[in-house]
Amino acid sequence: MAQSSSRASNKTTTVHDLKLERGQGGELHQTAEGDVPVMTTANGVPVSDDQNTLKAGARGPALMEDFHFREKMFHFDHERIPERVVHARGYGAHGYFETYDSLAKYTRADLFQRPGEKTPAFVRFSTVAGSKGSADLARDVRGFAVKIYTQQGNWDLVGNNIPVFFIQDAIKFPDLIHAAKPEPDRDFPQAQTAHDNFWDFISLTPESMNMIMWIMSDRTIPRSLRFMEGFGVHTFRFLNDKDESTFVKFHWKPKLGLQSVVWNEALKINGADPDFHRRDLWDAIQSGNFPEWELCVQLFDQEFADNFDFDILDATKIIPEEILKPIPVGRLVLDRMPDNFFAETEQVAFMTQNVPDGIDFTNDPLLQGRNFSYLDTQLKRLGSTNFTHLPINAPKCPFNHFQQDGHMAMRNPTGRANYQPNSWGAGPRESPQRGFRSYAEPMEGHKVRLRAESFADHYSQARQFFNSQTVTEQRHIAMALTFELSKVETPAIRERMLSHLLNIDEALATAVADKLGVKDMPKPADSAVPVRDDLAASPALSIIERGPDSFKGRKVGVLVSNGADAKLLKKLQDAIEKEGAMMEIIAPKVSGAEADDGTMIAGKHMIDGGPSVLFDAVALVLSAEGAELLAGEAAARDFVADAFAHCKFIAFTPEAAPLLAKASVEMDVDEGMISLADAKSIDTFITSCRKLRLWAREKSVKL
Ligand code: HDE
Repeated sequence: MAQSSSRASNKTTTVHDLKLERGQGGELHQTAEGDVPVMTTANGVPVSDDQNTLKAGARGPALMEDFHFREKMFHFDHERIPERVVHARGYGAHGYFETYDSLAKYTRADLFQRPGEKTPAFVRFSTVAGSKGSADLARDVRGFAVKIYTQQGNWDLVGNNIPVFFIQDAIKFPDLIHAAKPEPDRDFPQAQTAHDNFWDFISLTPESMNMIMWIMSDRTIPRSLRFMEGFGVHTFRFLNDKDESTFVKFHWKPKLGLQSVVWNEALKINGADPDFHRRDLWDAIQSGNFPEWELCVQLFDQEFADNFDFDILDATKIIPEEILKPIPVGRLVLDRMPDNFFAETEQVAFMTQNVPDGIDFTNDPLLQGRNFSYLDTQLKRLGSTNFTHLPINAPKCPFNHFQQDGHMAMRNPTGRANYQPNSWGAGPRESPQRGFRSYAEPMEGHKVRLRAESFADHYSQARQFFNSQTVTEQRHIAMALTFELSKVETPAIRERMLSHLLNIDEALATAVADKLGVKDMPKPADSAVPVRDDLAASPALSIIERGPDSFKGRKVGVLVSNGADAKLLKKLQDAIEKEGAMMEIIAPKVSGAEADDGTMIAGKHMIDGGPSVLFDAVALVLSAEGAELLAGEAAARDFVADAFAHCKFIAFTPEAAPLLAKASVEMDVDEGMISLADAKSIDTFITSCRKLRLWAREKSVKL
């Protein structure tokens, strides 16, 4: 519909290919010509003016009669739904799961029957404690929730990037989360566990100690959502056609390998780009670099369970990979971002109880509690029992039932019969042959509120985890604990934590106590059972030990100046891209810089907006004059000093010397400093980058 053509003074202007015209008050209107559809009300009535409310006279009061204004404002006022009570901040993507081989021997689950079959999937990654708008690099567990739309119903594997949990019984979950979230009287700190309430609860909950080792490790500050593992955490069951049960634990392994940042870097990333993880996933998928994970399963029988060191129903324990090898059974590829964040990522409802026939629960008391919570929470958040009608939640296989009505019912049973049995011959009917069959586990017991004695060892696996880390990673754990406990104001809580650490590793406890300035070490905490020393270290638990030895999917930040060597830059870019990595240019000016051959180098970031914490490695391609100028800029000096302190590989043209000197970085101090003086140096830089970080430098920079 044409905009008020009767307006005398209208002048049509073209801005970025939009047809715009000016209204009487100078405001811009977009016309509905060409491909632009006509705006309508929600009721379908075309709108003539979306810039001005209906008034009694140009300067008069607004009229109640303005249904377009009232509807627009009413809808806006109600745009927010409650954020998730946990995992509020998340980011999702579509993709598919591809089955490698038939798993029919173990499970009748339809998606595992046919090799090569692809099943659509949606994944939502999240942090746990922070609100929806909190920063991505909070030290926190990451949610890794996968919905696979199988032909026999949706399977939700609602996992985390850490294979154990804080508590053993779901009844403690509200307490855990209350303690972790901002303290209720002051409503801070946001998205942080570094406060009294959290450590008070933890220090009174020894079952959390294994998880504490994991969350104080670099696992909770991943470099990218693409570089982290996922775990189903609980023990589940596979059931085959003969109703035989096999226990199963699920693991997602990233094809690009594991990688984390360091804490000082995380703090700075949160300021420089609070959306760091989102942007990374968005950029990767939009540029066709689809992230991929392998689904691996640890399969075991009752005999293994009976002989294993710990109770397989206890979600605070793992089964080390060296004891039971995870077998790859398929891959998950994320290849499409949602069209709309709210419709898909926000409204997606994951539920642990969404399992297809052939996958079943065990009696893990955490899992049993989750099976109630995830249904309940959707009603609060999405506001109607009909949340399964939303396209992101609806199965992609045929579904038929007699559930009806309720708020926002978008499809209801048709015909006369909405009950069973009926004499109209109308379906649907249940199918004992094809329907979901639970494992007929024999049950017997007294009705009691008890924790099994087999759940009593809270320290042995925490010790095993710590012992399985490299020295660098152990140092990071000590520093993380020190940081967190330094924010705890109550000395008794700090000391209680030290008493637990003593049961895990004495040197760790001493290092933390020393940094905290605690002189009188408390006694070790009481342990219900002796802490074991005989659990073999599991190298699979270390991130550094299992580096990808590839720089694929990583990013190099190249700082350039006027007069930069254009040929060198091109060679560097080719080498980076050949490695499957990306290059971004940081320049002193937004427009970029003029190279030595007169061409313009387009900048992605201005130096203030592109600090080195956003990159995995950096290069300084500078002219002598450019380096002199940048040496006078604090942001440029920080760029170099931070890259060095964060143990990154730094390539530089010899002309960059003045900047390096001002940043107090010696050009030949270690093998991580790579001069781009000769032809082979680019290769050396790329090969070095495959190690991701030069951890040996850490001792000297005292991270
Ligand atoms: Fe959750 N958890 N959780 N959780 N959880 C939720 O469900 C809960 C637990 C996990 O991206 C909530 O839809 C209880 C373990 C992820 O939408 C809620 C217990 C693991 C997500 C809930 C746990 C998880 C949630 C909040 C202890 C790893 C985000 C919003 C018994 C295996 C899913 C929602 C998404 C979300 C309850 C413990 C993972 C309240 C009661 C263990 C990845 O239902």
